[in-house]
Amino acid sequence: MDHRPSLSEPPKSPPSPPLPPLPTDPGFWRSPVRGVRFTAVLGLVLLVGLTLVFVTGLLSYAAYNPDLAPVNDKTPDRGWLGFYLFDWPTDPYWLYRLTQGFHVTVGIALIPVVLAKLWSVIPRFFALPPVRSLAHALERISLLLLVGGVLFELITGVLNIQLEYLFPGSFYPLHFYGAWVFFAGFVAHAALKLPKALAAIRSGELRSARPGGGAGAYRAPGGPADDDLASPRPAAPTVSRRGALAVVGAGSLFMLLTTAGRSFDGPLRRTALLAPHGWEDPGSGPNGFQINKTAASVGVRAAETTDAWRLTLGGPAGEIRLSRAQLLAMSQHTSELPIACVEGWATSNQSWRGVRLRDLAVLAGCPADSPPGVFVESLQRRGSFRTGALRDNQVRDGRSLLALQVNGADLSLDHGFPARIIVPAAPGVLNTKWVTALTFGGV
Ligand SMILES: Nc1nc2c(c(=O)[nH]1)N[C@H]1C(S)=C(S)[C@@H](COP(=O)(O)O)O[C@H]1N2
Ligand SMILES: [Mo]
Repeated sequence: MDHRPSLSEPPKSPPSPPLPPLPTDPGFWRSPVRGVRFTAVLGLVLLVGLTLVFVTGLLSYAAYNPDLAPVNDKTPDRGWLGFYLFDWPTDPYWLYRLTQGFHVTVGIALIPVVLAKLWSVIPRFFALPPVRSLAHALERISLLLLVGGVLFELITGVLNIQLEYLFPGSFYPLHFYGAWVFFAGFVAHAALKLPKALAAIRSGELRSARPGGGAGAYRAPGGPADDDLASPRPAAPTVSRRGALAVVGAGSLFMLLTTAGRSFDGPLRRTALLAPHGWEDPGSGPNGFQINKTAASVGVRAAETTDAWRLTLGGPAGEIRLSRAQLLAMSQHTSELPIACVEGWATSNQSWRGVRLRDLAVLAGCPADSPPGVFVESLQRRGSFRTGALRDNQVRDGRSLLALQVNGADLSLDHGFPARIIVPAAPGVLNTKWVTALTFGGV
């Protein structure tokens, strides 16, 4: 019903103009979809989903070894956020492809759920008085960490994969510390709300705001009054609560289906409609698979990779310089390995061929049974990939190569000619291209 005074028939008595409701007034929020159960269903999905995204994210830090000293160093006296860091294994070889594909794909697919969950509790953000008690104050602080944290993580994560490292270098600490801030709020929130959410879910069907339903349609344990998220004066429903959940689910599924293809190549990658940069055709043939950064884009010129190129080996035996022909004359080995980028995309297995890192370690004077880690340098001068480091367990693995060829042909310039690193289960970022120097024990 419309109670506004009509212009054609001015009211007889002096009107007391109805004040428009403010967001702090529960009656301001009129969607009949809001209700405890709607929020509870989304909350439980996020409880499981975001926990898995958090855990796979932490794994990525162990794999990437970002050296966040002094707070989170990998050294024995590393800081307290690094309590869980461990030597990332090289088995199974697809480990990082799985964990990081999951992290990025599920993180993106949960965006509609996070937005719906925030929408479902908007009235709470405006509730007055802002603080009712000490417990309530603590709860609101945890909400600040939670909401601020989850939005920060989603935004930095998406920007990082869409805009080619918008925060070069600083993305890693930002996203890492942001994750812990988020998780602190998440744990507090789950501990406070889980009992209520479970009770709401158990209390019967997800009764909707079906036509004629309204706020009372949800039968909370103590009656409709218990549903403090339901609007006290709901508007006529246009969609049921189930329908609204289905819309959120469809949004999630859409994100999932348009993202998951990134973890594959061939026709499946073409389904990754939301895939970002660099999806220009890598061409066909042996080198026709996904390229992260082309040689041209980082200023690597073909001339510096040919005749004058030498690999400088460092180690106990002193400095040794090797030409590509000398490397090809060493024992060659083949490894079937994918490249799995921190951005969540991956290639299928490629057949890499080259010299074992541990053979190079021995040549550099290191013990064959316990080679140390290696410091890797690239001739690339532009960008942040000049150097990288591999751990001793990665050098020891016989599948870890200084690759010279791929799929039966020489590496293309874009895939790292004349020589690149390839290591099982390692994040793509450790597979340095255009290698010029390997210093064993240098890490
Ligand atoms: N020198 C150098 N090495 C590099 C990179 C780079 O930009 N420069 N990108 C790294 C990243 S992030 C990934 S995912 C892989 C991608 O390898 P590809 O371009 O051959 O697919 O190379 C890694 N090695
Ligand atoms: Mo990458």
